[in-house]
This record gives sequence, C-alpha cells and structure tokens, in this order.
Amino acid sequence: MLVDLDYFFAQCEEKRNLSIKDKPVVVCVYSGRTEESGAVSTANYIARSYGVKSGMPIYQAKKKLENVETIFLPVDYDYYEKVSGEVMRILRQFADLFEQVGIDEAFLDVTLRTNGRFQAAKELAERIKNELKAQLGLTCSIGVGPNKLVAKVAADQNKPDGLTVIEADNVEHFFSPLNVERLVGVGTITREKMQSMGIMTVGDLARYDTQKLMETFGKMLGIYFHNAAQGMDNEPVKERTETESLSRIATLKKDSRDTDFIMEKTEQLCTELHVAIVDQKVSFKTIGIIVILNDMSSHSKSRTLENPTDSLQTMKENVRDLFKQFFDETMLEARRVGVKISNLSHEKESQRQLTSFIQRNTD
Ligand code: DCP
Ligand code: CA
Ligand code: CA
Repeated sequence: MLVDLDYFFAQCEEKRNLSIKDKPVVVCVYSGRTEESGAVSTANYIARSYGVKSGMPIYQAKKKLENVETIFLPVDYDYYEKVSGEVMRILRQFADLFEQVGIDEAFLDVTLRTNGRFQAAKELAERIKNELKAQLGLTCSIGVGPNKLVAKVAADQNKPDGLTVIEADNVEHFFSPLNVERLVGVGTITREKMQSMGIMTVGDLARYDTQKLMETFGKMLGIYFHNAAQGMDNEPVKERTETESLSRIATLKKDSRDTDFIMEKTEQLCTELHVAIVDQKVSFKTIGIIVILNDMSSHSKSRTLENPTDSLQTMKENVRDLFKQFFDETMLEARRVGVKISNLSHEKESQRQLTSFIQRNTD
C-alpha cells in the first residue's frame, strides 16, 4: 500500500493551530525579492476549491482568494520534518517492509501480515487511518494494490481522506479510463506528446504499439510505459535506513579530559541513540566518538565490531575505550563530545520472514 498525507504542509499548519482549519490555508515559499514574490508550496482543500494549486505564483493565489479571509503562511520545513518523523514512526509499525519515498508518503509491503488478502489489507489501511487520526490528528489517503505502481495510482484516486483498494483482477478495469498523466513518470511534456499520438487514457497507452512507444520515448521508457499501462510493476518495497549513520553530540558543562566526567554526558547520548535504533529496528557495526577540543579542532575515532549489534552496553563500553585511547594521544581538553554509529543494518526479522514466504510460495 501507499500512504500519502493529505495537503501535508498545510495540514501540519492546521495541526498546530486548529483555529485556521475552517479557512483557506496557503503555505508559501517566499523568494524574498518582493513581498509577494514566490510560489505556493501547497494549500488546504478549502483554498484548492478556489483554484489554488502547488507551484502557482503567490500573487495568482491571492487574486483567486481576493475577497476571502485566507491564511497565508511561510514554509517551516523543520516543523514538517518533525511531524513527518512522527508519521513514519507510526506507519512502519504496520509494515513487513517499509519504504519512505517523500516527506509525506511511504510504501508498506503488507503481504505477509495479510496473507496476501486484500480484505485484510483494507482493514489494516483503515486501522492506519484511525491511528494517524487518533495519535496525530492527521488525515491521509491510502491506495492498496498488487504492486507499488497500482497502490500509488490508487492512493491518488480519492483525496483527501481516501481509501482505494484495487485487487489484481480489477487493475485493467480501474486503469484503462484514467488519463495518462495519472501514471507515475508521465509529466506535462510526455502527456502532450502522447496526446499528439492520440493517447489520452491509460487504456489507449496499453493498446498502443510497443515498438512505436520505444521509438518515440527510447527503449527503456517505451517498455516502462507499455508495462505501466497494464498496471505491471515488479519493484520491491525496499527497506532502507534513511541515514547511513546516526550521531548525537553535546557540549560539556566544562572543558575536560576526564573519561568518567565525559562518560556521564556521553552515556546520555548513547541512550538516545539506542532509543532511535531500537525504534528503527537497526543494528550498528561501527561505533565512533566525535571530539571537539578546546582549541576548536574536531576529531573522530571509530572501531568496527565483529558482528552487528544493538546493545547499549556494547555501545557504552566501546565509547569509553575510544575516549581513553583518544586522550592518550592528546594533552588538550574536550569542549564538545559526540557518539556516532554507522554501518547500520536492518534486523533480519523481515528478511527471514520474506525468504520463508517466497519459499512457501514457490514450492
Ligand atoms: N510540495 C511543494 N511544492 C510542490 C509540490 C509539493 O512544496 N510543487 C510540498 C508541499 C506538500 C508536500 O510537498 O504538502 C507533499 O506533496 P504532495 O504532492 O503529496 O501534495 P500535498 O500533500 O500538499 O497534497 P495532496 O493532498 O494532494 O497529497
Ligand atoms: Ca500528500
Ligand atoms: Ca506526497
């Protein structure tokens, strides 16, 4: 399934200020040249009903909302990132495999936990919607399908607060009347090109001569369009850590080279990191320290373990060792200290389940 949050930036703004919810809300990227120059990032559905869209110049949005009391706000990416983190943390609990694809959307492979049953997937999607609503007060639209492409197109079908389930047998029926631009990878230019070839709908594209598609769009894209138009897609949901490494850094109360004093602060950092990795179900193989000395020079030191682990104890022990080694080599004192873990890997749980699933189903 694909879960996509509705009018995300604007919904985040409504979340922290409920009183604007019943008014048009337009989130803007001000370019700063003049007071009104810049573009609309997104708008809530009330503003959209006046014709406001993402990417539109701000002055144009103002014109459309001329006599309407409207809330115009500047983008606050830090805040949206924070809300996004909370959303993803909830979503990943519902997935066998989880892949965030943008600030406000993620693919969830739920094949195992639903035994491949669409009815169970639909119920799961309803639970996810309820959970996001209850915990964060946010609405989303979910598409469920036999693959990522169909799930994505389905999610766009009923917005906002939608849930669209397309079973394998229904893909052709669902896809063929849609406009071609609904397909992932068909933008304005491609759509115009296709229209000039008489291809208006996904069905038109599905019936179009593959050879000619390849001649027009190149081999790779031609084949992609041909397959996509039939709702065919074999891309797996790719579990990945958003970050290659995780680190925490803090300033000491006073400059120091005393390992015990430094460890007091650093143990807290280790605990924070540990919460993060347990939450994301990742293990680390490399552990390191970061030291900024009182001459402001910055240093790091790390070691790689035999096997990946998520043990807090291992983290602390290695960090202490590394600090000891580090201060053997310098006479200076530390001002800021940090801990960094890298070589992250996801726990084998989901992979093991997946392997046994594939084996079961190919016997
Ligand atoms: N965004 C942007 N400029 C764009 C498109 C999007 O700044 N041209 C930002 C603001 C959106 C966020 O990315 O809130 C997510 O983009 P979506 O395409 O998912 O759009 P929305 O979530 O805003 O609306 P929808 O309800 O259609 O998903
Ligand atoms: Ca969205
Ligand atoms: Ca999105």
